[in-house]
Amino acid sequence: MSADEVARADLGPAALEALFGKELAEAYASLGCFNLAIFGKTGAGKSTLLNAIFGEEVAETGVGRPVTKGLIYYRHPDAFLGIFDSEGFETGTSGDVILRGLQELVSARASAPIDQRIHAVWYAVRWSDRRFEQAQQDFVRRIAELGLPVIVVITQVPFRNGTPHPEAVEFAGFITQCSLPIHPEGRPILTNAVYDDFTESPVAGLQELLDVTYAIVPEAVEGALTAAQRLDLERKKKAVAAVIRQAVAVASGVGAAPIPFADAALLVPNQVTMIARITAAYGLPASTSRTMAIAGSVVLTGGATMAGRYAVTNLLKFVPGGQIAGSAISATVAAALTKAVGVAWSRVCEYALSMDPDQRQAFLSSGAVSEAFRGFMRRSDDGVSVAP
Ligand SMILES: Nc1nc2c(ncn2[C@@H]2O[C@H](COP(=O)(O)OP(=O)(O)OP(=O)(O)O)[C@@H](O)[C@H]2O)c(=O)[nH]1
Ligand SMILES: [Mg+2]
Repeated sequence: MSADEVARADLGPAALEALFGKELAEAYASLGCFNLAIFGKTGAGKSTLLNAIFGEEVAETGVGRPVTKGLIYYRHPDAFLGIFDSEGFETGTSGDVILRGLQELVSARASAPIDQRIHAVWYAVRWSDRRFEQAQQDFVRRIAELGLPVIVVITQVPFRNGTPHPEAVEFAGFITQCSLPIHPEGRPILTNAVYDDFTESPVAGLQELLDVTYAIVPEAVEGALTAAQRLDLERKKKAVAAVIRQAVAVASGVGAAPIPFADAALLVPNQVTMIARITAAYGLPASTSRTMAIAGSVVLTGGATMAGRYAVTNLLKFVPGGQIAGSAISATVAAALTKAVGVAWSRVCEYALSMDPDQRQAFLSSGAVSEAFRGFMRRSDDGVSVAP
């Protein structure tokens, strides 16, 4: 059923649920997929690094399948993140085998759609190894020769007062002197991915690693990276703000010819699309898509339409010439309403993101999600201005 048909038909929960499910799937599909390959000796901290930046869903729920010897491909259940992990990797002979496999993979996919290619490589070296052997250097060079952008990450570095351990800095200097074709500017990035109880070393360097990764990936997969990463909420918020701005512009168009108050439903299909895109942009697990779909329809029938009316009556007092708006929804009100729905749904998403996976699952599959939405919607009275 098309958005138009939904608007014309009654906004029954089943139709809305179907529409939301379809829009959500489309929103995820249009994010594409960010593919990262990670190498480093066993115990270097690859899995720990991935968990710190992408959350634990990939490792826990992603189905891994071996692609070449020693290289396992994990796909996030929601398909916007793919990881090539080299579990138990050693350089030398097995390194050669991996490189051959990788070479085949890269050339086979050279003309494949962009979201099937590898977009970035992290090469992890544990600082306490204090060694970066010739074989490791060769491996990094050969990956770069395949046309893949490489970042060398020094892992498990103790930090104090924002400063890395001096010997780790020295080690980083050594790697820099190897003049490797790595980002940024030939130097490695120092990180600590988990807080260390004993040394009290804080988590550090992850934001820099993420920023440099953004700098090397194709623009087409930035949205997928933004959805996938769990470190930088600001980037997610920016992406979501763009989604809301676009929906607000569409809503202004819908309301350009004032629509009768009773036809507020005309605005709903656009809001369904917006809500689906917001959900995807945050990278909220749609693997709970069944429950998300229900949540979405609950929100939209019980929430947006109702809360929408509530918002309209409350917004009228801010609208110049409120007497016109009293009988019809103007472009201004349509825009403000849509923005209020978008902002409230964003807060629901952020609230869900702040939970651990089990809590989140429970939240998204319960009525709590629409309650939260209504709560944020009510509070948006003073927070959301009428101007789009
Ligand atoms: N303090 C601290 N410990 C870390 C860090 N990264 C990894 N570790 C610890 O080092 C050990 C190995 O980390 P993993 O992430 O499993 O290493 P891996 O590279 O995935 O190893 P394989 O899967 O065997 O190839 C674990 O006990 C981690 O808790 C870090 O940044 N800081
Ligand atoms: Mg591992």
